[in-house]
Amino acid sequence: MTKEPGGKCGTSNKAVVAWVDEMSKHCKPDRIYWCDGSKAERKALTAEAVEKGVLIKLNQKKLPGCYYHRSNPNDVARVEQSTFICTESQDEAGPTNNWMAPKEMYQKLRAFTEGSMRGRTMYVIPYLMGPPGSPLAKVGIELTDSIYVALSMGTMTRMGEIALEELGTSDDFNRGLHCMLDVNPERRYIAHFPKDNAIISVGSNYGGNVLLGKKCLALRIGSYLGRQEGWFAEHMLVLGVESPAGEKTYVAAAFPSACGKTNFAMMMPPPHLKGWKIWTIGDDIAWMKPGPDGRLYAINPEAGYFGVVPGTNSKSNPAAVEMISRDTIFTNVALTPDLDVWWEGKDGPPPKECLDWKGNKWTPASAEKAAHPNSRFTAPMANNPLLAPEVNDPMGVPIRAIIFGGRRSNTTPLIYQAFNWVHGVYLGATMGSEMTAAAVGGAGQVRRDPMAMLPFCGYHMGDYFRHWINMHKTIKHPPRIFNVNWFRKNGQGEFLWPGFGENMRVLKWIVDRCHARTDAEETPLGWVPGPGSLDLTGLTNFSPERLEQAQAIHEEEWRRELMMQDELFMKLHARLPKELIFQRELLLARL
Ligand code: GTP
Ligand code: SPV
Ligand code: MN
Repeated sequence: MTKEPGGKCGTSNKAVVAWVDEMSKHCKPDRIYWCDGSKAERKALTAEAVEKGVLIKLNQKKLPGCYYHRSNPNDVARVEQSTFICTESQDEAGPTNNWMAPKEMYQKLRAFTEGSMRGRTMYVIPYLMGPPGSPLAKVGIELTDSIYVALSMGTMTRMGEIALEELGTSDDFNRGLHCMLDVNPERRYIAHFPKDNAIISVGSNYGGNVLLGKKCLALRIGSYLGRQEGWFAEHMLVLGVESPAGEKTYVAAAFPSACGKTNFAMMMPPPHLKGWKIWTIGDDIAWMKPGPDGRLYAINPEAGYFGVVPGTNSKSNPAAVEMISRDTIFTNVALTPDLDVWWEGKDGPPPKECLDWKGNKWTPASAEKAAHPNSRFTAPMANNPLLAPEVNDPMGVPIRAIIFGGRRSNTTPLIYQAFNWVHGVYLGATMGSEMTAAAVGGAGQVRRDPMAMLPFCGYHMGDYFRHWINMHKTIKHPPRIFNVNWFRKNGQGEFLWPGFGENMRVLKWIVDRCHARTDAEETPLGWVPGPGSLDLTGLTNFSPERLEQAQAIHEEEWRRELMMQDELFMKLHARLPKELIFQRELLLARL
């Protein structure tokens, strides 16, 4: 075993060195490469990835610093059926998670990973989740035999020396092992051991399955730790809204995978609301903790965005278009003959001919999509023109509003506000959403996705609701809670609400509600904008009747909805807080 020049161990932390040693003896890589996170290292690793054919260098005139990657076609999204929470008892993981006893899972995966890095390099990736010095920040170390993962973690996290510095001599770090094996769905496991603060991921090389800081640590292990330590780890974007007067209001929003978080976090207000400005704190994950002043403070643990590419254009998300024009890795989009990238919904006409995400010849006459619906960009947050300067504040930002929102073609209105905290928890807990391409299988079907955390909660969902209810006592000035649905359709199958930048109009109402300067009307579901209080000035092709349709509450749809909520409640009943059952009964009585 040799250590490469430039990839030497740069830490004297005994726990880190001992663990890496133990794992390397087990996985038996030919080489160990310790990542330091430097620019020179990134350059060298990128060149190596190009040489190995893992990355294709894109047209550097058009896309400086950009590279192209194709994943195995059997490995294009998160796989929920292969994701396990390995707590001591099955009851602790709850009925919404796959479970295996830790001992059994360790044994199974030890057999898979033993000697699995022979002939390969083991990259040691120390990474920091959160701004340095933040009381909420956590350190992880991921060991991987994927150079693509090493490069992606370099963008998505604060990676290298900075993490080891934060760790110091402590042994409190997440231990993550990732082995690609033969990228075979039959031997694909994403296993979490919350008690050991450990993760083992095998048989994949894609996104949330393998970038272990993201869903595995920041959400599944994070939610488990958050409950113990009194904070929240949530699948939420965080943004700052700046009013024309310069007042900044911070908002967090939980939408399920591929339901609009990145777009909302980087929103460009419409011309009529020109004086308003959005600043991005994060686009996918929020860690939130009550501060000494009684407000709820949030940080973004990540340092980059792993965002959905299709549909990204200068109308839907101009800031993202600018952001991904440099220093970006594109995964599973289409590749044009002049080494540019293309996807469905990109600006301009489709190329006459290109290679699709699988590398097959594609023309506009082809039946299949050129880019995979879950194709993604990996881009550093520093390139986001709307990045909030406060993103590196160790204390985080105070949250005034929490928004829940699913993808629903019917039933759920565009916007309504919870009556109070427990009612808000009920709205989040009973969220339903149509499944998307971000996870394998089931796209389009409505399922319950409480707080957009169904695939990401590291313990019993009933206990998770209890944690949400209990936290209220520790937050003197709790955020107001809202529910949105950008995806309601009319009889012709068209979206009723234009969405994207126009969502600023809804957000403005939310912010105004938080500052008690706009009115609302009571409905059985909650508070809705009073007549004229949702600003629709300058919105073309949008009649007041259309808003009425978007806001309509149909009793028969809601009776069906309550039945579907009941299915979830029955599943969780042993640990379901009574408060939520009362909320459901109250709603039933109001309808
Ligand atoms: P993850 O990264 O999987 O967690 O997704 P996300 O929640 O960040 O979703 P994202 O913003 O990437 O949007 C996913 C899809 O929804 C894209 O195809 C968008 O074009 C579409 N979308 C986003 N916002 C809106 C909206 O306001 N209206 C409509 N109709 N579509 C939207
Ligand atoms: C999601 O599915 O919610 C994502 C993409 O953000 S992944 O990182 O693959 O989980
Ligand atoms: Mn996500």
